[in-house]
Amino acid sequence: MLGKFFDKVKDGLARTRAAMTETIAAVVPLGTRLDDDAIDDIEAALIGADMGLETATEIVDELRDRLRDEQIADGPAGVMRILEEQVAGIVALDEGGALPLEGPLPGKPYVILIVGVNGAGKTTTAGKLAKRYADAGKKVVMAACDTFRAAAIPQLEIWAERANADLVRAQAGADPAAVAFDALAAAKSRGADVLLVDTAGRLHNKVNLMEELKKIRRSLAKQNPGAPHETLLVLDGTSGQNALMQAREFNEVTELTGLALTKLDGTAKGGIVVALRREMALPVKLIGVGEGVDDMQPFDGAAFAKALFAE
Ligand SMILES: Nc1nc2c(ncn2[C@@H]2O[C@H](COP(=O)(O)OP(=O)(O)OP(=O)(O)O)[C@@H](O)[C@H]2O)c(=O)[nH]1
Ligand SMILES: [Mg+2]
Repeated sequence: MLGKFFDKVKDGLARTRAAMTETIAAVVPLGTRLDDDAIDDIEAALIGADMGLETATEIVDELRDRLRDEQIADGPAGVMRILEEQVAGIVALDEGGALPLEGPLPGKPYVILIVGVNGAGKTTTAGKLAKRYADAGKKVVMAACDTFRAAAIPQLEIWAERANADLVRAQAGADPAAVAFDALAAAKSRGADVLLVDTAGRLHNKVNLMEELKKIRRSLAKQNPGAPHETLLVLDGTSGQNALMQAREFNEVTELTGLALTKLDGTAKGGIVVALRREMALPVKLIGVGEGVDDMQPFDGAAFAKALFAE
């Protein structure tokens, strides 16, 4: 289980890990106690990785407490073990939080609505999910509800072809709620297992766009009262503390069930996942660690923490 997830995530988080572990290796002495300067440097490294000031402070406070009476004989490795434990504790998933990718799904079709700001990685996430479900033997339908940008439909079409999924689409400019309605009807009549609904990028403070999102939700729920089963907010992992703000604000205006963090491979700031877990009562369900179809993983907190601090 851990193997494949771990390798992908470890590769994806290489820059974040290198930035932190290089500092730790440089400031933690072997066989003596940690002094305050070293603790401050560790805190700065955690903040540099975008864990957020409060999270970093909480982590180093505990580190200081734990090391007060304990000599860390193995130096940096011992410190990293403690940091890994602390991060694992913060990011641990709530029970039932993971997105089911195989086996029985909680709805037929299981409807996943994908939302977020422009360029966050929504369409890519929808495409990667389509492939994962198809590979697990599920029949997948995709709904092209980004009718705003003309280029959005062909982009989704390419992903649908890769996953051998059916695509339900309309003319550019069509009402996305109507596309969602038609897509769910098609998914039901074709006996699909999963319906992935890709939407246009939107900002939480644009009232008409948030109304449009509500309308999409209503048109899904009208046919299947449980739908959408998931509303995933896709966040660009390189957008730093901005991602935290987006999560808070989207969560206020729509009912999210979880977060998907993308582009963690391109950044030294993967600690944002830790900040998000600490601040939001929402699980991180997926992480994207590359542009390829297999570069998306269900989130596993223990493996994530290990990938951040493993040597
Ligand atoms: N390196 C990397 N790139 C990614 C990842 N996920 C998405 N991208 C890239 O990010 C860019 C934007 O992705 P899209 O999926 O088009 O984003 P979107 O949210 O659908 O964008 P709009 O529909 O324009 O709002 C593309 O170039 C993707 O290849 C990831 O996990 N890692
Ligand atoms: Mg898109």
